[in-house]
Amino acid sequence: MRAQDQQFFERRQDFPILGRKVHGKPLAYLDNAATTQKPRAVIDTISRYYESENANIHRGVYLLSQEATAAYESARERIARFINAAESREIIFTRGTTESINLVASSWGRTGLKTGDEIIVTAMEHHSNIVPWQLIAEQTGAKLRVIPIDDRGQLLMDQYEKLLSDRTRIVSVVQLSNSLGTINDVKTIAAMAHKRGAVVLADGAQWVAHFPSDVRDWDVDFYAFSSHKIFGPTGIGVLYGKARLLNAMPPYQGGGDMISSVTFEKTTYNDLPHKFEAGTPHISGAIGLGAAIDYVQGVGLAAMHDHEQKLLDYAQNRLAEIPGVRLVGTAAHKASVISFVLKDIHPHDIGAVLDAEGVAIRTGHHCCQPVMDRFQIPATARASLAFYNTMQDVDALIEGVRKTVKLFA
Ligand code: 7TS
Repeated sequence: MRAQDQQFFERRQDFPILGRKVHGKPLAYLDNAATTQKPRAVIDTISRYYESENANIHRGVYLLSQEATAAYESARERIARFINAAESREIIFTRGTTESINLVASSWGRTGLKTGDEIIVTAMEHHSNIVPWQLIAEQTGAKLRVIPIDDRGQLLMDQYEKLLSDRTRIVSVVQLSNSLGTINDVKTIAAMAHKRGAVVLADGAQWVAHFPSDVRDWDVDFYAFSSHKIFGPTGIGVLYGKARLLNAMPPYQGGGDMISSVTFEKTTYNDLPHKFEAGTPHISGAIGLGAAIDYVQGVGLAAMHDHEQKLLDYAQNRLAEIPGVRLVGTAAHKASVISFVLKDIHPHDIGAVLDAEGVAIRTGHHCCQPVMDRFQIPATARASLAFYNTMQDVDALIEGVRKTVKLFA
């Protein structure tokens, strides 16, 4: 085993769940695009918080509340540095990518869109980057426009150029597709949108656990991601927004913490980031996400990605050797996601056979029905990688697919 593979193999010990068996077989967890497993460091940080610091934040004069507030705000600062935001007040805690996008669509959209305006998304979006725009389009009279993709699952950039106009108000794009693995060049997409005066949202749900994030280098206006896809807890996520834009936006939800003063005649709102964090937030979640980011930085994203890319090549090559397997999503730039179909065998049947072998993959439309329509398939089987996966995990996948072929022959 190469030194780097050995290093990642040892890192598996950090994830207690990876040691368990399912159906008597070692677990090969290959559903990381759906959610990642949690390292001991994250689990312990959350337990420690509840065991020794738990209190509501921002309101207490007593020590516990001050400690909880400091831990929550420290997580915000580390997240700001992790994605290279200019200021920590540009980091809004949400429930996840879905809520982050809904926040922008609802709050920015309410004042930023009117009849005839256009919203551009891509044909490979997750439903969470389609439906919020449809909802706000319905309310404002704006129109949704879609950048098409080619047969390999790559954006047609010349079509994007044609869609852009002085009616374009926002371009909202996925950075790494959860159904195809395609990597989109958000820096170029943002530069093109900005030339037309449009703002840009990048959906980094799948990106953050695989590549470094730099919102200022990309010059995106909004950036959304979920903690649970980067080894942190569920129920918490991030919206980054440029302070200038967030300041100009109306609140998303009303309630405690988001106000400066309340009377029945007039309420004034709190400063960023609190203006967008109504109510008691997911305190332990934010602190757990902070621990997850520390963990990722300790391992190193560059080395993680290097290892995953080798697994991706290995998995794709070995799958391609199996007669009847067709990869869906073969972009020149892709990462971490392997979607495939197998003759006329339903992906759910592939998933069930694999499950019995201890291999966890996802089957279905992956909340990307328009992608399935584009490829004229109802569903795919999808294996998705994290840095803790091994060649053995991939071998178990391949064996399981071969077994499926035999069973359904
Ligand atoms: N955007 C992308 C690209 C995603 O992959 C997902 C979740 C979301 C947004 C929504 O994230 P959430 O944390 O708010 O749910 N993707 C998947 C998946 O591929 N399988 O399960 C969830």
